[in-house]
Amino acid sequence: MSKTALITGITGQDGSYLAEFLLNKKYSVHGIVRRVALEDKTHRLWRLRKITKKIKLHSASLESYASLVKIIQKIKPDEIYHLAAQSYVSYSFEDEFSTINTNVNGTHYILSAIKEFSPKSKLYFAGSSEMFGKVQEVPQTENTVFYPRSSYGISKVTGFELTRNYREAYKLFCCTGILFNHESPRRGFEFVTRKISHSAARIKLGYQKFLELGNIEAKRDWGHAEDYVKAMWLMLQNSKPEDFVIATGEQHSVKEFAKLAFAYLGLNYKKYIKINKELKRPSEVNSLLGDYTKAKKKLGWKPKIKFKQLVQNMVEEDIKFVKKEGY
Ligand code: NDP
Ligand code: GDR
Repeated sequence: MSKTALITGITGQDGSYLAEFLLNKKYSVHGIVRRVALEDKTHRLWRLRKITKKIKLHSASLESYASLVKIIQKIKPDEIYHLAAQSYVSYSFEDEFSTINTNVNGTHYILSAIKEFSPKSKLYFAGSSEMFGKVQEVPQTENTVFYPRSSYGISKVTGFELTRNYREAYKLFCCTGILFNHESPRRGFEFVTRKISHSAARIKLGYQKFLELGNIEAKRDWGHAEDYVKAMWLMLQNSKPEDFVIATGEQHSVKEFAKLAFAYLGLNYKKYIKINKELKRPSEVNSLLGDYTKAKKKLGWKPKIKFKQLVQNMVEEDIKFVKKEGY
């Protein structure tokens, strides 16, 4: 019999790739969305366009325990992927309270609902390299001490601890993937890689003159989302629940990303980028670099798509996007 999966955050970048991945594996795929998404499918479900008919969407709110219980109790999924979150670090400085409320309570509600109503469901919780923040060692592994630098990072550390505690106290199969930045042509426009690939395409096609960025010296370990959703699935196929770092082990600066993206279109990034101090964060995460040795050894996972291919893929798709959509 085919397995059933429930994805929170299915409308996001990772949710959409994961849903496709699981459909290919013959899962019956359910997703939790906000009610407004079902009213405005064209815009809010754009990443799911190709698969809307193959998945089952349920409206619920991460802020409401009762709404989540209802779905989990009814479906009793074999696997739950909890991806929904206020995921934009910059915004978490503007609204710390809603970031903490959504991310911490949402995770807590899901864990509690599993414990009470579907204890056989396996849970994947979307942790983040932002938990390492001001890094205490290089590269970062599953044993590196956390030092979050934003309420977003704090919310993910709390989610991680809640997940660990439910695993230990109630013997649930729940684990955290500590994923480093992963991008794709489906990345939200506010994140720096998409902002760069989209702006470079707009500049090339004459829709925009300059691109404003904040800290272009920041370094990240960037992978491709398609590679990373496979790691989420592998964690739930593991013989026991364990936490894993998922990364490429390679680091590049925002400046390098911009240089490559513009160069791909025959442009010199220096001519187009302006630094806007207001885009800098009150407390920045300057440098992240992950060590995925444990995932390679125990899950047989390794990234396939290299940095250069990632940048090229995003720029090519944004050229098509701007030509088609006109913005
Ligand atoms: P996105 O921002 O693309 O997607 C976030 C998803 O969460 C969307 O489906 C969004 O729904 C949903 N969501 C946000 N707030 C709420 C809410 N209050 N109630 C219900 N749903 C909500 O994120 P990604 O796909 O990039 O990331 C997935 C997860 O992985 C997130 O938890 C993120 O923090 C984490 N992560 C991401 C990394 C990355 O590099 N991409 C790295 C490490 C961790 P809607 O469409 O309605 O807004
Ligand atoms: P991040 O991603 O904060 O790492 O979180 P983001 O792309 O927002 O920033 C990466 C780095 O780029 C610098 N930067 C800018 N960032 C944005 N967004 N806009 C700019 O104009 C700009 N200029 C420079 C930032 O300061 C930062 O150093 C992402 C999210 O997906 C999280 O949900 C996830 O947990 C982490 O990755 C791992």
